[in-house]
Amino acid sequence: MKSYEVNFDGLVGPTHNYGGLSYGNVASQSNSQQSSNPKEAALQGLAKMKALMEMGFQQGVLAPQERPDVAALRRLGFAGSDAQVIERAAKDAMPLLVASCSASSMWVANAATVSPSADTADGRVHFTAANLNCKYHRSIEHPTTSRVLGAMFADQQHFAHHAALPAVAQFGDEGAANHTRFCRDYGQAGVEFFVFGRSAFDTRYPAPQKYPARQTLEASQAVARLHGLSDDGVVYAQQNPSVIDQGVFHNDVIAVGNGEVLFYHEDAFLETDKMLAELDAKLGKRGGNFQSICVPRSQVTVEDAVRSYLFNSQLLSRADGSMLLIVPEECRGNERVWQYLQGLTSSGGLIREVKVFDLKQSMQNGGGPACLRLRVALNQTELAAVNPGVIMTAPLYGTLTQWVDKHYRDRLSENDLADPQLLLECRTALDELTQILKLGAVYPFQIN
Ligand code: SUG
Repeated sequence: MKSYEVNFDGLVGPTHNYGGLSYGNVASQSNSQQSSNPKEAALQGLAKMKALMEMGFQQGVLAPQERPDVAALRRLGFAGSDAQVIERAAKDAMPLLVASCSASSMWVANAATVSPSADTADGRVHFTAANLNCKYHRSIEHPTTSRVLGAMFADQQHFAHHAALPAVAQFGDEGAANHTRFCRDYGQAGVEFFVFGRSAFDTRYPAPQKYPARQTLEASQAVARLHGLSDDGVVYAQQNPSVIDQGVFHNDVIAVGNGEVLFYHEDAFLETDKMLAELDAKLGKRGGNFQSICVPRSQVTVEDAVRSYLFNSQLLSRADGSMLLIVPEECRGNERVWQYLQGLTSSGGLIREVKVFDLKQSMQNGGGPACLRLRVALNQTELAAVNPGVIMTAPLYGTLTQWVDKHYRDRLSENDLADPQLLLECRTALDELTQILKLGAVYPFQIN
């Protein structure tokens, strides 16, 4: 049976703004307080989805969340009508209002970890929503994420959903941003590669000195257990703590993999040779031929990688077996990175083409092409069981661009977040969206 990697991209929500909320994420910190353009952000994301669909890739869409999250503000003690909750938070605790308005759910690489049915003990596709508990504004995503994923992948015969791990730092889990799957074919058993930043319980593992390591080894192990993965099909590796301290807050900022290929920076991991040997041996046992492409620091520094998001690219397999790299415009703007990419595609290796996308609105918060997508490997039967409302088509693209044009503002600054009108605008837009995507009631304002 034919199998596919389906990319579900996060649709940018109407409150997209630069809140400076992510300590350790250089772009989020340096663009804090700038005014944003939510309309442009959503259209940039939709343009990428459309382009991939037109290139023949399977493409889906993942809905944004209800923001401002009034229910979250109520849990923090703000009371009264919805408008009063927002007014009071704006007056007494602006940082909490900003956090409750973040459109950060757009970076769906952090929504969940997904294991395809070929890897799991019960032969179903498994999803574990990420608790994202390192940052308050992201920790409030998972309940709605679970409802949206449940509405997209509802068929229990094919799909199994796990709630987020316990919401404590020891089980810090950032989802697919720290998870890669290698395989010979999407439908065959593969090797799932979990990259962690620190261990919560074992002091032998070093930790970064400056910025937080968001993913723990224990969280990755719990996800592998929940998904019923076998030890033969799992490899754990530690991220180099010194790159976390240079702004690599997720592994997908310094490495990307697909099929049999890992594309990574020389400084990305600890004990790299051991890790590569294990990947090679385990994939070999599953009929695969593991290949790695190491980008040397002499050609691209970690700083270049963080600024350009070279590794936050989408590595896609084409029908002829060659690969295509989807990179953000910032890669073209960095001379060393661009030169490296020219050399890579002309060397006769596997990666033959680079396509550049303008995702500046998301990039300014530290979210590149790979952050914006959640990969779900599905066979034909499973793909047919996905809610068809979320699969990208030319008519759906047209409907969603019109929906964005109708509902989104083209300028948003911190003061605007305190405007109760914004809440009404967002709810009206999202109510319409759940009908467009045929999701049913998934948002707190629709349920309570
Ligand atoms: O979690 N930025 C996100 C970016 C996530 C990128 N995802 C991956 N690498 N997969 C984060 O740091 C910034 C929000 C703000 O500052 O307004 C933010 O949440």
